[in-house]
Amino acid sequence: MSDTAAQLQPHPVRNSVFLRACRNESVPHTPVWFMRQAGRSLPEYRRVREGIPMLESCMKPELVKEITLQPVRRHKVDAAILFSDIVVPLKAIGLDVDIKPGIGPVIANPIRTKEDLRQLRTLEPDDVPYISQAVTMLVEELGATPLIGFAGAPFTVASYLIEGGPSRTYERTKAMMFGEPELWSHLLERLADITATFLRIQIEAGASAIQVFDSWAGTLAPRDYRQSVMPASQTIFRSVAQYDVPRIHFGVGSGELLGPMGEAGADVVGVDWRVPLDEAARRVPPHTALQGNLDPALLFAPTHVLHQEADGVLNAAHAAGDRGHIFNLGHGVPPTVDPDVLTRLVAHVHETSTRSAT
Ligand code: 1CP
Repeated sequence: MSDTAAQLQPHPVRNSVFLRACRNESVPHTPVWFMRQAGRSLPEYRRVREGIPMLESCMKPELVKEITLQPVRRHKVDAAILFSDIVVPLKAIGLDVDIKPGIGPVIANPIRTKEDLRQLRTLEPDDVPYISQAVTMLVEELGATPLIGFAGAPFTVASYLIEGGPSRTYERTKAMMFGEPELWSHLLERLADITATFLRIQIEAGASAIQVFDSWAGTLAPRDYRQSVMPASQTIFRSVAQYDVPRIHFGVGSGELLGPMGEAGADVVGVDWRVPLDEAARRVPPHTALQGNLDPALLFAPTHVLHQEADGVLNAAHAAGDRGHIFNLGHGVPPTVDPDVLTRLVAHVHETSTRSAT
């Protein structure tokens, strides 16, 4: 085959069902992947992670490759997501951060003053060689299955940095946002820069979509999100726009923010289980694809109920009109779920959406 003919062949990843749906193109069936699809629900994950602390495992490319591939092999999902964490870039620039089992990220010296900001230098590709290595190996191994790269959005990462760990109320975070707007915007600008670099590294190594997790932005009123958070998130989406890879933007409890989260520059908006997808479609900008949004708690319900509710998600996506839909949960896979339930759910969504497409 000549070089030109090779170029004319449809690129298998570019033409994958997942990427087609992200671009609002027609698909033979609805693509499926699950947030937190790699992790403790899988016995093979628990086996390979044994004795290796979470952040250390994110820095071992061979292990990252294996863990990322596990749910693809087992569940036949339509996309892989890089095994990493939103605090990996912070660790890489020298912050004293740890992921404590059963708790989550814990920051030894929280960022609360102008002086504390000095801890946040810029991220360089050399700080995370294991990320490009893992992505390169994965892209090779995954063949036609796309790899999603990801990062935490400035608000969500800032909440860990300011609170020092997970929070339910975000009191110190909001106190800084409302009370010290200048310090707040400097913090968010630095985080936007780090996040954008982290995403670019993944894209340049071969990730074919990215997801920005603003998991905890749902705690904000739309006015405050627009004024104090959206500009930094916008910077990130703008800084990866030239790559032509779909950009997914997700938050929990973000029903009131779906409009601005789409406007921030997303091609796909991830929706949690609280807003039906046809309603979400009315809230996001035109041409934005939707991802979601089965309640993860349904994974513990009887199969016929789970599958009926999954059909409800597919119907709502159909009612959302002429836009792409990627089936996902409304948030991450709970660690205690029976993985066979997920495997059967993927098959069910594939089968049902194939039938309803004909
Ligand atoms: O030892 C373990 O298994 C620790 C559990 C764990 C895992 C498997 C943590 C700690 N992080 C991860 C991996 C991870 N983190 C992925 C893997 C890729 C996949 O989806 O398969 C992803 C996408 C993340 C991103 C992440 N980390 C987010 C955004 C997604 C979300 O769930 O909203 C957030 C908020 C974090 C912080 C974090 N890291 C770990 C935990 C338990 C938490 C949440 C803590 C809290 O409740 O605040």
